[in-house]
Amino acid sequence: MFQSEYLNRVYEGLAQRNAHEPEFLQAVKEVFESLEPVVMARPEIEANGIMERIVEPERIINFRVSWVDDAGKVQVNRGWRIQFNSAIGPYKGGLRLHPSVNQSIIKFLGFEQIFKNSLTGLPMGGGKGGADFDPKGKSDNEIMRFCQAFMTELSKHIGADTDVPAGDIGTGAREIGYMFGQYKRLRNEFTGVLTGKGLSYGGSLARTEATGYGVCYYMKEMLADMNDSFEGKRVVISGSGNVATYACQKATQLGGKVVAMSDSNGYIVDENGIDYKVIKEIKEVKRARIKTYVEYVPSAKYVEGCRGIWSVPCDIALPCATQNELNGDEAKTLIANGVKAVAEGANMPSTPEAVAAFQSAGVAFGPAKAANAGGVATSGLEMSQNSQRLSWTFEEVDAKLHDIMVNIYKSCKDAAERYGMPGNLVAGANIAGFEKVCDAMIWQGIAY
Ligand code: NDP
Ligand code: 2IT
Repeated sequence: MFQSEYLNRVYEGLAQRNAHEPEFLQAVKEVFESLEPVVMARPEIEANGIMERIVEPERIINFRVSWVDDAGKVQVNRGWRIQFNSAIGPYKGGLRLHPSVNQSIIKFLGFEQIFKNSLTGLPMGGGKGGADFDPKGKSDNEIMRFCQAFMTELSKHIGADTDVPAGDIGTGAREIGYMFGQYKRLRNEFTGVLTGKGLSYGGSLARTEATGYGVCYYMKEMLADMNDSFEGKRVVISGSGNVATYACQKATQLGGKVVAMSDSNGYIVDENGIDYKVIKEIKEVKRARIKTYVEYVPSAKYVEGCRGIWSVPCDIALPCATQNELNGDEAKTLIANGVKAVAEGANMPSTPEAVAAFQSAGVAFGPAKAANAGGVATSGLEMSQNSQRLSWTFEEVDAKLHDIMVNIYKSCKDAAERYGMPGNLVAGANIAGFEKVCDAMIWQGIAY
């Protein structure tokens, strides 16, 4: 599978031990493919057992979450926190609440987070967590009781200098608030133990917007390298959650026209350009479905079935919903319809076949761990503000986020060139993210 005998041995052992974890193996395989030339050029990687260590989480915490619903019935969910790698800083990464959550999904997310966090240039290790809890249709009180039960166990394993969780699918400002409240009650400690907090209790300005803005800042750099810009471009964004909403706002501000967005039930097309404020109202205030967009904008149309969104012709595609939401055939449809550039807002939204299709067609492709790193980078800025007991202005945080995204783009481009793969941002992101973590692991010796 790989030219390197060492990588083959490590991957085969991993695949055998984790045969039931397809998403995790998918993420590892992509990283190994990119790292092949680095592993061949640097024998100290094998000598220090770096690859076999980096694919094993330092710690997996798996726990029961019991809570009582509004009808008085006891409910039980499975919770996880995976502390994957602390070589360059405290574990950092979001919490996903979605019925599809399982150990494979949390492990793939935690593994990706190691390299993403390294790319930000901030001192953060990789971690991820979540539960197979479905927030849809739950009352505010049910959400609160679930979050309190979840934090009751999680609080034993996290801390401002140990592990700092944040939001992800199904975990937004409301859930972070309930979790923070419970942590404080249990520990009698007001610390920056979570990020994505509300502005009145230690949150950072621009954290809500950061992932979506960051994806567009990264895309702006990709386009600039092709002597192009967002100006006048048709943009398709999948999803309509936190990442998609603010990607829509920023793409529009930069001169693009967002013509389609989706949720897991279907997608909307608005040829006049989607107004992110309507999406914000539907999703953040009403917590309703995207199909209600046509009640606000009657000239728009709604189509049942989320995957059809990739048949809407566009110049720029930003998948911002979930893993493996864009397959090889859908990539070919986008290419046939003239797509020029793709940046991933979600984690691993493109299947390996889709990535290969984009790359062989010469479509500029920005991988998730680079393009969506603005969210965790701004979480890092929230941690800095909490430590200083200061708050920066929106403009200060946004300017830092912008600089970080420009630097990430440069590091990816530079690493790809150093290893003879110019323009391959997938390889560049994996290599640049890996190098720092690898060096830190070697310097710190073999303890775990
Ligand atoms: P939200 O919960 O705010 O929104 C998720 C969106 O994706 C919703 O529109 C949801 O639709 C859709 N979606 C979720 N699961 C599926 C599915 N199985 N099939 C189709 N659509 C689905 O989450 P975020 O916006 O925070 O996260 C979106 C992606 O971005 C995730 O991959 C996440 O890991 C990644 N990410 C998030 C960051 C952040 O800061 N929040 C940072 C970096 C990456 P529906 O409402 O119908 O479920
Ligand atoms: O996937 C991600 O990078 C996130 N969900 C954000 C993590 C964070 O700690 O802000």
